[in-house]
Amino acid sequence: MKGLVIKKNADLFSVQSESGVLKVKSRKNMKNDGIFVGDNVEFDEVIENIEPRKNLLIRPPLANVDKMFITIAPIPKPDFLLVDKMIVYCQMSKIKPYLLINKTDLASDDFASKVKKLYKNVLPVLTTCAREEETKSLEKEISGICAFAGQSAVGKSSLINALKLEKSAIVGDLSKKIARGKQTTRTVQLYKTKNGYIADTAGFSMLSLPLISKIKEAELGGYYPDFLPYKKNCKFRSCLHQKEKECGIIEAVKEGRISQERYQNYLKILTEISASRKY
Ligand SMILES: Nc1nc2c(ncn2[C@@H]2O[C@H](COP(=O)(O)OP(=O)(O)O)[C@@H](O)[C@H]2O)c(=O)[nH]1
Ligand SMILES: [Mg+2]
Ligand SMILES: [Zn+2]
Repeated sequence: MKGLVIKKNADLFSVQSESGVLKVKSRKNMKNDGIFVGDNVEFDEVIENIEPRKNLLIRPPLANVDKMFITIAPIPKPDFLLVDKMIVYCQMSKIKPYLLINKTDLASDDFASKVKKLYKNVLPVLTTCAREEETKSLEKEISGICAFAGQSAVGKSSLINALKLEKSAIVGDLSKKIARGKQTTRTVQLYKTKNGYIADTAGFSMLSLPLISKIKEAELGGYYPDFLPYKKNCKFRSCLHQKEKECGIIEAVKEGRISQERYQNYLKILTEISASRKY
């Protein structure tokens, strides 16, 4: 049989399969610490095989993440450099990033429209209010394995709770078994929703994403969808859009077609990559 590991408790794995959630152990000579929540496995009495992963985040461990909701709020003040780094890292890891503006009850119209304008050519921007359990725009996007990332106190845990509450009616057996159980360990667990799974974790920080040293300077611009239309105007194919002559990106920034803030943060990340190469 095939299934998805949704929970791990010592040497016991909860596997979601066509016939429901089954608790299984791994084959004797297979290391338990090599099987992660999010893994697609083949099992019989025991787990026999792990299918190749598309990615693996490490803190907390979670495999095969499809979508990441990078969450911000008017309070605490967003760190857009962090947001931009997360967008780059998600793309490197084959994760589809979303920008989620939470706490719309506290956000002025200005705030949401500034953010939407800044990111309109970059990634989908959604709005939620965990306080009022207003999560419809988010729910629509949930498919595959989804997780939250972002600064502390933006409302990630509140959103996960809001989603879980709304879903508990339709997940049937699964939710009854795991919904109110005490979580003593800090391992991640997947909750089934209508069209996918949400990872119940404190949320991912930069620590769990690939190290900056894994990107080459010349690749960075390729992770900027808002730069893409202007790249063909760069004279040099290896243009880093730093201070080169006849650079399509620099021109587009001057003309206001690419956001100054996005570009300045691009330069900061580029500098960090160069600095990390010197050691
Ligand atoms: N006003 C308001 N407060 C919220 C909202 N979502 C979360 N909070 C509050 O923000 C604080 C941090 O939320 P939490 O979910 O713990 O954030 P996390 O650190 O990202 O997991 C808590 O006091 C929440 O009650 C919201 O939509 N509106
Ligand atoms: Mg939290
Ligand atoms: Zn250029």
